[in-house]
Amino acid sequence: MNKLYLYGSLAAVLATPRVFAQEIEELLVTAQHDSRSIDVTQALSVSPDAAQLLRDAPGANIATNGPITGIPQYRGLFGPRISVSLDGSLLAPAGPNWMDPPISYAVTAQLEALEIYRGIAPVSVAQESVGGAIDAKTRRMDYTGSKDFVVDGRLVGNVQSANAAYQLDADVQAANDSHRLKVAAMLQDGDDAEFPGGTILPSSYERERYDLGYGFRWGDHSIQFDYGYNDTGNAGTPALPMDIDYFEGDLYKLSYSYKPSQDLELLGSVYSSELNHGMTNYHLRPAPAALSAWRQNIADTSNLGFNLQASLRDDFGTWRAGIDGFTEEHNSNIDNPNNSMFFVVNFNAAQRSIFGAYLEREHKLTEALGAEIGLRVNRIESDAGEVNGTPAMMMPPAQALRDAFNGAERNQTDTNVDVVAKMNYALTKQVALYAGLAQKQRAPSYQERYLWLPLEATGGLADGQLYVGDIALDSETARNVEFGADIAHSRFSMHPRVFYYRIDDYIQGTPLAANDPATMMVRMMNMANGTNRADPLQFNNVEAELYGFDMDWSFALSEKIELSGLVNYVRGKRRDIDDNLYRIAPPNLSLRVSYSGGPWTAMVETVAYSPQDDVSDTNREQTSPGYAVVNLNSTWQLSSSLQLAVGVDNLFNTEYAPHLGGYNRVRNPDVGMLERLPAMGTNVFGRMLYRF
Ligand SMILES: [Cu+2]
Repeated sequence: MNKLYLYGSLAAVLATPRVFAQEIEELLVTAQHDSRSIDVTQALSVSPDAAQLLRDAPGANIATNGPITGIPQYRGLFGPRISVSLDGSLLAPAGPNWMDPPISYAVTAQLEALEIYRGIAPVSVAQESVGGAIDAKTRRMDYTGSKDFVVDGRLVGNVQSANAAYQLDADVQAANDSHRLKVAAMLQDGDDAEFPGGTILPSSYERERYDLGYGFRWGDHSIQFDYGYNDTGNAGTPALPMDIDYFEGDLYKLSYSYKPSQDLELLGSVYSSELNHGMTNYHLRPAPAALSAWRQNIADTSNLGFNLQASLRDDFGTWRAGIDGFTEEHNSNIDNPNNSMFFVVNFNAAQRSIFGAYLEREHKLTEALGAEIGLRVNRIESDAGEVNGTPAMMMPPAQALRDAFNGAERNQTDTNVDVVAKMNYALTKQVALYAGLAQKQRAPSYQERYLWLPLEATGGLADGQLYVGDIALDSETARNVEFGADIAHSRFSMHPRVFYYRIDDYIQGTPLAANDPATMMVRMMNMANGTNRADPLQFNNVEAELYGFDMDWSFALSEKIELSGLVNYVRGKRRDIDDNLYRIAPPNLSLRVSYSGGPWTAMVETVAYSPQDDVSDTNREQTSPGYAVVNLNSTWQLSSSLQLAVGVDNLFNTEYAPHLGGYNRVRNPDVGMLERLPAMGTNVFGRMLYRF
C-alpha cells in the first residue's frame, strides 16, 4: 500500500508541471492563429512596451521613438492608419507627437491577448482601419458557477541588464457567480540603455499603472466598470525633439452585455480618458546652449467614446450590426521657462469626432466555402479653435500663417465608406485558400489638418522634418486585395499572404513653394538662430501603393522540438512621382528552434533584416544597412504556481540600428546627431511569474 501510494504521488509530482504549465501560462508558444487574427501575447517578452510583442506577428513591425513609445507598423502602414484599441476602446494620445501611442496604454503583464487582425480587418472591430487593426485584451476572470469566491492572483517580476530595468506587476482578481473584482498595479523603471558603442541618451523611463474593475451579473445581463490610472514620469524619446516629463491619465469604461441565448448577444459600452502631458527639450537631455531655444510643451487630451453591437447567430453564420462613436479634443501649448513672454498655441481645442454604423455577415455558403462581407459608413467632423504665438507677433510669415488659419473655415466634415469582402475555401481538411477585397477610408488626423506653424508635431513620424497641416485635406481611400493559404498539417503549418494596397489621397508631407509663408518662416528662423533646418513639408494628398508578402510557418521535428519562423516583405511607393514611402520596414525574417519537454522550454532565434535602400526622398530619409541578431530564452515551471524564465537578447552584442528606429536628436558623444538610433546591446533578462 505504502509503495503504491509513493508511486502514485511520484507520478503526480512528475505530471504536475506539465498539466499546470498549460493551465497557468501557455506562455512560450508563438503566434496563435484563428482565421481572422493572430495573438502574440504568448511571446516571452520583458519589454515595458506592448508594441514590442508585435515582432512575433507576420506583417507587423515597430517604429521605436523611445523605450515606451513604440508605434505599430503593419505591412508598411503605421500611426493613425492602424486602429489600436484597448478591450475595444479607442484612445487618442495626449502627445501631439505620439509619445504615448495608444498601444502604450496596454499593460503587457496583464494582457490576455494582443490580437492583430490579419490583413483586412472586419468592419465590426475598427472604425478606421486603412492599415489594419490591433486589439489589446486584458485578462479577466470569468464568473464562476457558485456563490463562493474564487481568487486568482498573479505576480510578475522581471529584470534586464542592458538598461538596468525592472518591472513588477500584481494582478489580483476574485469572482463568484454574480460578482467579480480586479485590483492591479504595475511599476516599471529603466535606466539609459547600453549599446555596443556606448549609451543611448536619454532612454530611461519610469511608469506606474493602477487598475480597478468590478463586474456584476444577473440573469442574462452583466455590467462591468473599469478604471485605470497611468502615471508616466521621466522617459526618453531620443528620436523626437523633446522628452517625456509626465503623462498622467485616467481611463474609464462602463460596459453592458445581454446574452439571452447562445444566438443573440447585445454589447454596449461608454468609455473616456483624460490625459495630461508635459515634455521638454531640457530636463532629460542636455539643454540647448541658447537659453532662447529651451522649450516646454504642455498638452492635454479628452477622449469620449461608445459602441453598441448586436450579434445574431443562425445555422449559416452570424450577423453583426452596430454603431460607434469617438470624440477626441486636444490642447497643446509651448513655452520657454527662460522667457515668460514666449508662447505658442500649438493646438487649441482641436477636435475630431467620428460616428459610424456597420453591418457585417459571416456566412457559410457550403461546408467548405465561407464568406465575410461588411459595410461601414463613418462621418467624421473636425474643428479647431483660433491660435496665436510670439512668432506670429514678431515675424510677418508667422503672422500670415496665423491669420490664414484663424480666418479659415476650420470645421470640416468627411463621410467615408468601408467595404469588406472575404472568402475562405477549404480545399482539404488541412488546406484552405483565402481571398479578400476591401475599401477602407481614413479622415485626416488633427495634426495633419491643424498644425498651423512649422513644427515637428506629426504623430510620431520622427523624420526630423518641420511640417504644416492643411485644413482642406481629403480622406485617404485604400483599396486592397489579398490572397493566401492556411495550411495546417499535424506537424507542419504555414500561413502565406500576398497583398496589394492602392491608396488614393495618401496623406504625407510634400515640399512647399519658396514663397510660402511656412518656408519663409523656417528660412528666417535659420538666419536669426544660425540654424540649418530644411524647408518645411506640408501634409498633402498624394497617390501611393504598397505590396508584399508575409508568412509564418512552423514544423515539428519531434514531439519536443519545433522549427518556426516569419518572412516579411513590403514595398511602398508613390504613384504620382518617382519616390518611395517613408519608414517602411526592410525585408526581414526570423528562424526559431524551440524545445519543450515537461517543465522546461528553450528557444534559439535568429532575426535578420536586409538593408533598406528604398527610402523616401521627400522625407529626406536615410538608407540603413542590414543586420542579424541571435536571441535565446528558457523557462522552467518549478511548480504549479511558479515559473522562472531567463533569456539573452542580442547574444553576440551586435551593433545595429533598426530602420524603424528613428534618428538621434540628442547631443550624445556616442551617437551622432541625426544618426539612426542604435538598438540595445546584449540584454540578459530574468522573469518570475507566481500565481496564487
Ligand atoms: Cu510629448
